[in-house]
Amino acid sequence: MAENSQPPNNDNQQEIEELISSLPKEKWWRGSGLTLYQNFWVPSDFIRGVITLRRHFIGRDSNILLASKPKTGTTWLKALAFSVLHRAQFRPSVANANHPLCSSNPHDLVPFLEIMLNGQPAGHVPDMSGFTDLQLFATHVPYHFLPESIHQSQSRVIYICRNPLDTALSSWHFWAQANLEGGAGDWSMEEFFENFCKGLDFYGPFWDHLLSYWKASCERPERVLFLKYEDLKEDTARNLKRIAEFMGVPFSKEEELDSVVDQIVEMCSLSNLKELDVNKTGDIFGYENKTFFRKGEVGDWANYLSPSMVERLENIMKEKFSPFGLYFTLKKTS
Ligand code: PAP
Repeated sequence: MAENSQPPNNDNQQEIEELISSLPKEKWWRGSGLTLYQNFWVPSDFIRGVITLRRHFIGRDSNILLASKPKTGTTWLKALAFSVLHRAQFRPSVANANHPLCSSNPHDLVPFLEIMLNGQPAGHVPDMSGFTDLQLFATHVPYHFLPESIHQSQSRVIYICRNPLDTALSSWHFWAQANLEGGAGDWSMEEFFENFCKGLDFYGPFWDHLLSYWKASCERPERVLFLKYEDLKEDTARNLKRIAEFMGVPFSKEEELDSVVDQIVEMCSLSNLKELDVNKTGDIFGYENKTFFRKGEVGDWANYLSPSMVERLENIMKEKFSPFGLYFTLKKTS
């Protein structure tokens, strides 16, 4: 951007509310809902924040945006990127009890833009005064929902994705558990899976979400980094170096010799984060912190999905992803 571009005018509040009430809606967990906006199922609770983000957020050249479809590695990526960016200020080490990751859930350290904006009047030019010190943000919206100011700026986007089978499984665990705890009853895998395949899911359809960032990363690799959860699991250190380089803060030779990369990998590992008191207690966005840290395995789908479910998702992947050269190697947990 466009650091000096003029902020647009406010939208007409009534027009926004009429737009929202005219959009198709579906029930979701605990009686909450999804709203179909521009072909994506946006959580109804955040629709105003999403519209404000799309129309009015002013991106800066220094912004680094962590983007994802839910349950694909968001929490992990937030922990890694925060540790990389602030490593001079906060020494990364499991022994450093003063590191912010010891006292805050990664979601508290890297806020979701659409949730931050949600509290502001829909369609209004947001009050960005609370955002000025923040360089790292996150979002669950698809690529083309990002505002023009971000597309035109020098800001960087890191997208993390995950194979659809593990994503469906992880999502079901999360939502089914939330449903049970909220007293809304059992949510069967079959019912969840059917919705997932129809695209009826938080920020679904899954494949359109992935493809929006995949295509952007092919067109603008210097601005959009596309990561796979599976690759990050396989070689976290190598991918962490890619992340740091892309963020414009590569590790120096001295840092590598000093094991800074390995320390960040260890500090942000699921086993470490999961055992921190801050992540065992408390909640965020109405979910218990601990629900963001489960097994973190590649291939856990094999323990839950039936052969016909696997075949159905494989067919969707072939149809949707193959034409664009996007592939996932499906492994099973051993
Ligand atoms: P969100 O979109 O609601 O923030 P997100 O963090 O994207 O969720 O996904 C949660 C998944 O990431 C969980 O996977 P699972 O259900 O298959 O176990 C969770 O366990 C996993 N996860 C969270 N933190 C880490 C981490 N540090 N390393 C690896 N995986 C992690």
